[in-house]
Amino acid sequence: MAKREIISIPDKRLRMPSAPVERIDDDLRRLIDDMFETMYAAPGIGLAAVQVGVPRRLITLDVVGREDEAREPRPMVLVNPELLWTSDERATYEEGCLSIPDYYAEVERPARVRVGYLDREGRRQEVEANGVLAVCLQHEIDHLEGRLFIDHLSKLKRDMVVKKFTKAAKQAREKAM
Ligand code: K1U
Ligand code: ZN
Repeated sequence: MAKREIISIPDKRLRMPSAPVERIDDDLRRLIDDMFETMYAAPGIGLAAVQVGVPRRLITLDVVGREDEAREPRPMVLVNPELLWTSDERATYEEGCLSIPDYYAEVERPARVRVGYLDREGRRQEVEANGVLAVCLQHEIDHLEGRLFIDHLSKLKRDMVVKKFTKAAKQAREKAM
């Protein structure tokens, strides 16, 4: 297993839709293992393959995470996930993103979802979720479409965040020269 670099805004790769996974083989399972190592180390509760620069429809999740030692970890892998149903009821949750470090904001989304996907062995599965799992599933599926949680905020807030990260990336490039 290896920890991979997480790309952050304004990297344009985060804005491209990811392509379906065509084959679940040992190469893909190695990528999945690397994504778990990267996600737990961050630490994060979810990760989309595009965040480690691989534009494939693949996500890892563990909303229990490594931080809460009192609870058993619950790692989930979703290959080619699809939102099958969303509730009319909505809920607000304070979201963060490993590709937008140290920025958190309240986002309103459907409170409950049903998602279809393939597991690590290629078997078709469905999960119905509420609470933080529903939030995280929607956040990660957004990544696969090139959407970020800041797209759910006002244009003013989004522009401020993008400007701040664009300036920081420019300064880092200049320092490296
Ligand atoms: O996709 C990502 O960028 C990961 C992101 C997922 C997420 C967080 C919150 C709401 C929706 C989706 C993160 O994991 S950010 C880090 C985080 O929230 C966290 C880290 C450690 C313990 C608990 C939470
Ligand atoms: Zn994210």
